[in-house]
Amino acid sequence: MSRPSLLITRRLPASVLERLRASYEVTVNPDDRALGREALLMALRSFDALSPTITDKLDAALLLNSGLRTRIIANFGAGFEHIDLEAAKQANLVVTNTPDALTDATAELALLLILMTSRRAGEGERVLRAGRWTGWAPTQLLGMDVKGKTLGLVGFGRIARETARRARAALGMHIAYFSRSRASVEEERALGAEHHATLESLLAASDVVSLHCPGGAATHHLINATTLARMKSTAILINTARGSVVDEEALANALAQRQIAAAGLDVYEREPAVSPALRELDNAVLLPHLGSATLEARTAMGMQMADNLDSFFAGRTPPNRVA
Ligand code: 8YV
Repeated sequence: MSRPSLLITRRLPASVLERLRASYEVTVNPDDRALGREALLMALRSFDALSPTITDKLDAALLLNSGLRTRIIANFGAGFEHIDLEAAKQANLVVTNTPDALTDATAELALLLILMTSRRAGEGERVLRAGRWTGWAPTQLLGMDVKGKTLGLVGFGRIARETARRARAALGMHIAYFSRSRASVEEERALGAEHHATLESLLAASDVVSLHCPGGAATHHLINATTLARMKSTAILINTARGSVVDEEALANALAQRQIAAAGLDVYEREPAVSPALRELDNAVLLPHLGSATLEARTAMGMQMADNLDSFFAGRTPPNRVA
């Protein structure tokens, strides 16, 4: 029996490619740049399986074309709002993701942003590198202790809970959350997590607000001028989820006017573009979508993706099927 053909749209860790090459006719996009629409359509018409990432927009206009050969889209990544699931279902395409593999790495990054913002680390480094550091002073670059402060999580999935666990154990923070579905009493007790019935109530009570909800229409601009106005003037906003959750212009305004104290961002509305207003602000820590960027996480994501492909081509339901 001939091996299924697989197109991988971006370069992946060597051990992942090695495993996939043992079972599939693998083609890797040689440029390691986002594929254009034409190339994606060609891929859907020529390969049995496609492994895209967040940089590949697979919308209805692409997925509802005739003559598609692809039967499974095995996404490399947890978030899948770049794939139109309804259109995929209509086109009889199976879609999978990699939800477990990046939990630790992304939770670590959320903690990094909490500490970088609360201790003004980016600002301090810029002062030093620019040769503007004049020596130690008692009131220089004063930040905020996070011990005893409240971390408010928006969303309460895997990454939120792991962030909560670490923030509580390592940083001594109190945990609060708002989410569409409430966790069980046992789960809340295990994390000491206080549930808030509304986003507004969580925002008003939190010293650090960390976003962990999926992207997509339901969460678009959840954080906007109105909701930002509910936050404390000393509060910090962290986003390791999706850029679309935050109205970037409203956030830049709130930061410039010190309506909130700081923001730590890893994701943006129009990646790789970042609002010029944000880039000017010293109270914004800006990272280039590094959430899952560890060798361990990217390897585990690739292996989870390979497990999904293997199940599918063995005639089973892939473990991480989302459509
Ligand atoms: C991934 C992410 O690296 O998996 C996700 O949802 O946000 C990232 O950390 C990226 O999406 C790859 O597709």
